[in-house]
Amino acid sequence: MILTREKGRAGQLGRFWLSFGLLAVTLILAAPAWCQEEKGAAAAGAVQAEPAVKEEGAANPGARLAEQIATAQEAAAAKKTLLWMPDAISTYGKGVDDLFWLIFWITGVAWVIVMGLMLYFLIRYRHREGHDKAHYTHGNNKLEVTWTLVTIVILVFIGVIQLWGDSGWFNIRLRLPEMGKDTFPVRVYGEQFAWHFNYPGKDGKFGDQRHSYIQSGVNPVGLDRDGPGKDDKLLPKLVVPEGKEVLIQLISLGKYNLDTEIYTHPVLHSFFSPHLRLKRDLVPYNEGNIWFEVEAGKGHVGKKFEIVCAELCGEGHSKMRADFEVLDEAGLLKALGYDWNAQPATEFPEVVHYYKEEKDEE
Ligand SMILES: [Cu+2]
Repeated sequence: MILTREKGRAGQLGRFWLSFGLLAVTLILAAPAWCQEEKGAAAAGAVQAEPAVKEEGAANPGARLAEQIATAQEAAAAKKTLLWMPDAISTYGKGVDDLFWLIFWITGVAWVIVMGLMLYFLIRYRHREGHDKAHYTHGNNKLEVTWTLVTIVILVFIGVIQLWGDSGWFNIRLRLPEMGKDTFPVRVYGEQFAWHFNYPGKDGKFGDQRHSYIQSGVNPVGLDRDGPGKDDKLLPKLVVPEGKEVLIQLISLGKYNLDTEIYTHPVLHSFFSPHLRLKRDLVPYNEGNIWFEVEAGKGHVGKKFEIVCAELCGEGHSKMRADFEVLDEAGLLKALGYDWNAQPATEFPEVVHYYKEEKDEE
């Protein structure tokens, strides 16, 4: 008896330390995410500080560094962070955050009630000499039906309220902007492990893409440079205007080795921009469209954000990121080398999958 009790205690103690250890590990792993925003703001501050410092500080690198650090600290302090989430910059971002907080508070209140009751029962009905032994009970049907119904009502309510409105599912997922004037179209190719951003060029026409044209370093996505693709701009970063609807075609790109003529299938990636509150998978052989608009007049112009891959796609997955910049018209003209509004693109070309490509050539 005594032996069993001692063993039981040792087991309890073991479980306590195991839980404690797991909690500690979780907190350590989560720490970088909490600090991320400050780091981002600091980096932005440093980037902004650079031009001014460059002229005077070149002779004195120490002073330059001190000034950069001071500016970065100011930027971090000036920017109030909302827990682990960066500020939303898209027109529907605020609504997505509202939904997040609604779910957070509903589940938070439920968590506090459940944990509170559990703690109360643990203490109230703890083992004490001379008290009755605990006995098992089947439960209470009325209670179970009630809390199941309450949960269903809450879930349906959350589901229904997020369908309509500017930040609703229909608007974000199903309403795509029409191409033409005032819509900024980009074809986005994701491959293991890089992003390529294809802009139509001054003729307003996207070039065709063929895997058999892929030449690493020279023609990374395989654009047909003899057709309308001759003036296409291909950048490793996403540049967009503010206050305009940006329409993106997402394509998962396979690999083609020109020397061995070996084709490798595309894999699953996910286009994720935390600042836009936008995430969408790139499904091989199944291209999809997404859209967003960066809020105008909110000081986003000139800032650098980030696009990351949010789907484990291989060993280089963690390096699969790209810069994302919001630019004014002059900045876009400089980055693209043409005026995107002069001849707006009116359509995306048909996406030709590799096996169809082979058939066409035969
Ligand atoms: Cu990926």
